[in-house]
Amino acid sequence: MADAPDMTEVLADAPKNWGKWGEDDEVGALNYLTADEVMRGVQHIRQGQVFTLQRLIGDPKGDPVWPGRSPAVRTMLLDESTWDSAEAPQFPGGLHYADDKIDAFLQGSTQYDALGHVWYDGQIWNGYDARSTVGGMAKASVEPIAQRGVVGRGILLDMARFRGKDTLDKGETFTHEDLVACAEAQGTRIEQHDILVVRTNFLQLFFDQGEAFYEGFNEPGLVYSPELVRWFQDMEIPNLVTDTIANEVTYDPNNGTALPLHCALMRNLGVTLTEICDLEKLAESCAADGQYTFLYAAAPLKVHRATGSPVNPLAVK
Ligand code: UVW
Repeated sequence: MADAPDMTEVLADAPKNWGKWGEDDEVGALNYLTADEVMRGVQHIRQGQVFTLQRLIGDPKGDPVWPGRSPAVRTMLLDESTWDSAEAPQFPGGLHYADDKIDAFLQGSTQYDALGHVWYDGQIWNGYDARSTVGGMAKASVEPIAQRGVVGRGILLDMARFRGKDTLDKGETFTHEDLVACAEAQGTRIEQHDILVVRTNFLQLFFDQGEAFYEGFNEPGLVYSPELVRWFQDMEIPNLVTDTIANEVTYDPNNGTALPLHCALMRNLGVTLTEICDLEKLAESCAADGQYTFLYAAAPLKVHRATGSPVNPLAVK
């Protein structure tokens, strides 16, 4: 992929939403999720069924992560065995308790990416200097997203089911037109300001294959085109949520670049990305009752100057 063109060249004519919500904006397209959008989402609660979309951290079967990151390590610090020792802390009344900690990549589990997480050409979302990331995100960190929360109408787009597959294949691509066709096949329609929740079930292969999963790593997903970016802009999509590690085909088959949609959607349009979700129970339910729309609600953790944060999004039908 060394001869891939520069991202600046690939996205030379790509649209930007910089300045649209003011010079100080740090949440981008989440601004589309007004109180009216929350109420529109609420109208899709029909049965009171709640689905949690986070993958387990510390799954005994393994935690899928972007190559180069490592899964969270949870360490037990205090438990009943602590009190086998005479040096154990003593509390009036004989209180014992358990304590633990995790050492984790903030992008190493189901997560929200901060808008400043990815960039090219020395500028992050809204035109902030990429130097503002040094030593911690002074701009467009995950904190402003965590402060506002993300609530609106979610729509599941079950691409694996639409293509008649258990899981999409390594490097398999789809476009915004495929998302629209998938919605139609489900008897639904993508509306402006919808939170798109896209299922590939690709991470099933991580659990089936173990470490071999990472050989020739190239996830399936949306593929960059100027038309796709324009569609996201026209549809005013606030948030793209998927069950893959990085939300798009890893290497664009047309130009060889890595993750150009992170650049075109997140950096340029301010679309928030949510990754590594577990959509299996939600998808089963949607296929069974034909209801693919729901209230989507998520709040990443409020971590100061962080590039992302673990999250447990909810879909309520
Ligand atoms: C990268 O940005 C490399 O990955 P992700 O968006 O999955 O955190």
